[in-house]
Amino acid sequence: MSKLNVTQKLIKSHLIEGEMKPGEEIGLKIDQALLQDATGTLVQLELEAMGLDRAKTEVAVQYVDHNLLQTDFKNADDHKFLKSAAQRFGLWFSRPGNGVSHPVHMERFGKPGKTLVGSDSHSCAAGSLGMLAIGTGGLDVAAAIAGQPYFVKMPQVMGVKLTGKMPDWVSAKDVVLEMLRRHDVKGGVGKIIEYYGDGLKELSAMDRHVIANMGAELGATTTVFPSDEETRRFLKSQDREEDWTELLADEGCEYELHDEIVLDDLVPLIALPTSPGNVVPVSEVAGKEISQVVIGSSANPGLRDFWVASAIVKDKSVSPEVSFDINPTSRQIMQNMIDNKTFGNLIKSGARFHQSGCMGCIGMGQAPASGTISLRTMPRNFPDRSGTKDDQVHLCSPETAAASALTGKITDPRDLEELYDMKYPKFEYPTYEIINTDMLVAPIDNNKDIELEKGPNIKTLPHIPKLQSEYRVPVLLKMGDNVSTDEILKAGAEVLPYRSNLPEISKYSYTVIDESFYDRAMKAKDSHGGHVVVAAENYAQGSSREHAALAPKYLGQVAVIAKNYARIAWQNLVNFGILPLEFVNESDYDKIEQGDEIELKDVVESVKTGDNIKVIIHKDNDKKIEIETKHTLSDRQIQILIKGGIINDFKEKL
Ligand code: MIC
Repeated sequence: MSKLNVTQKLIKSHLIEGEMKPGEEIGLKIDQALLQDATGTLVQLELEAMGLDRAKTEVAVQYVDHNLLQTDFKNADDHKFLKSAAQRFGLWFSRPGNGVSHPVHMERFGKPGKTLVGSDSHSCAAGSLGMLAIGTGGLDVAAAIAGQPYFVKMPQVMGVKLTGKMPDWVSAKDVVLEMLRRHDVKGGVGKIIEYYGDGLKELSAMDRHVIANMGAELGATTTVFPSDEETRRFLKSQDREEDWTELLADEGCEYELHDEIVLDDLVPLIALPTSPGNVVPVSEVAGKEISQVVIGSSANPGLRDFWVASAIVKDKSVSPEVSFDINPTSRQIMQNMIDNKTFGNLIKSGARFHQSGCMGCIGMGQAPASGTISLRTMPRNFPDRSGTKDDQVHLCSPETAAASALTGKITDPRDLEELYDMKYPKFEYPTYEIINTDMLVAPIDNNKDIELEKGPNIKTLPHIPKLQSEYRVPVLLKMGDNVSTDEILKAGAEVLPYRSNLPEISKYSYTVIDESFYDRAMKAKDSHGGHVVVAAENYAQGSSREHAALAPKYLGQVAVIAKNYARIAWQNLVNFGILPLEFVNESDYDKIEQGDEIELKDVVESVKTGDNIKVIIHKDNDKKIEIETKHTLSDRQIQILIKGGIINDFKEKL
């Protein structure tokens, strides 16, 4: 392999263990770590449990962007805890209100050629700068901060060639929605998506961020862009040109998989409820009445995105039926928006400004009215994520969002030419942006003297028992394809404050699917010592939240039996000592019902030897069916699983 693509160059320069053969586990040296607050409280508790002295990565940053509403003491206590923990372990701290982690990281810390792991599935957004940036569970991030390699199965690299010119009224969001239209939410599993070709010229660095960010929705391990002259322009505009290095694919390099997007052929696209993969042209659903438009989030964070919306609504008023919500990405972007009049134009049109952060993207406020359509530039629209039961969240570009805010109906932005006699507004990137670093707190030197400030809602992690050899436990839930982490452990303003309180948050496990789950799990824990759940394809897609493994574990989850898993979820299950079993014959999925009992024998032995694991299904009528399951764990993961998870493994090594 003499001619390398960008992904291979990044991996080769950081490879510590394994070989670059698709499907084999590799260990990578990690340069940077990103933590957000909703997952970061656990990461910090894990660093405490591991007994870490000081972060060993080149840069590690604790952001506070998710749990911003302070309806009582809990989130505010978490903010104080996170600040103390960032200082204790030698991390940067981005204060509440400073901004959304991914774009702020790109502006202030991202560097071409570096690796990053982040405790948020959208950490892949940093791939926009020519980095290898992977979203993962908190324990993997904690281990990387402690200087351990990051382990992942070597993905296949899918080269996506971009050609042609982007039509008016179409932007980066439509490019990634086109990818989702083609490949759906599991089309990227086990793959890294690398964009190349002449069409890259059409995309600014922040446009690339939009596409890299939503690679998470494709299920991809990450997305990679080269670092070219546009990357240099961006870093220069952030006063960081010295951090730029060129990183291009070698001429004649190869990709294992191929796709091509002719930009000229793109049209404005929209993802319908309740999956980011449910994509159609906007024109197909145009005319439906809407009640809310939200612009912002890590999926459309750039100054351009707000500017284009402001240029569309300038000197007009949005429909009186629409709540036009603006979530500015960061204080820095807000200042630039004030400077270039974006802020004033939006306000004048009727916009409601919210604080800088994720806000409604994670259901932290901004729930839409019942039975109405909400249009958002955000990355996800899984069921109930917005906070409203049976919500109808649609995902689209800022152009489509702003056009629809004006008319009060889903509107193809190209129709504005006729409706308002409007020309497509084109953004001129400024040479320098206003830089604002006032709310970024640098790591301190005497970090060992700092005490962790734990409020009453912050609970230390429980001990996780070792894997047993035999189980006989009930099947508490049988689920279908593509169950999201939002359904396993919901997001939203009510639940998120318990991210640092496992006993409390575990009460919400699977409630979106079945309200009675917690009570049934507690009973099963008493009577059988635990339970299993069954799922079909792509179990636990979406977020990196390890609570979607840890909370069910706390309720006694022994194993999940599924056809296959989303990458991060699969790693998280192992990290917390839950067996991720796969059907040897996928048709056996039909043989198990909710309410059956499952008997597992010689588990530890079979896990070690890699033999199939026999599952005896006990039916109500005393009938027994035997099926075979398997696992695809590496030797390293087997050791972790047997010990009951990564914390036990780490403690033992210490
Ligand atoms: C999300 O978009 O689902 C989140 C909120 O950013 C999550 C992290 C979390 O659940 O805290 C993610 O993407 O990993």
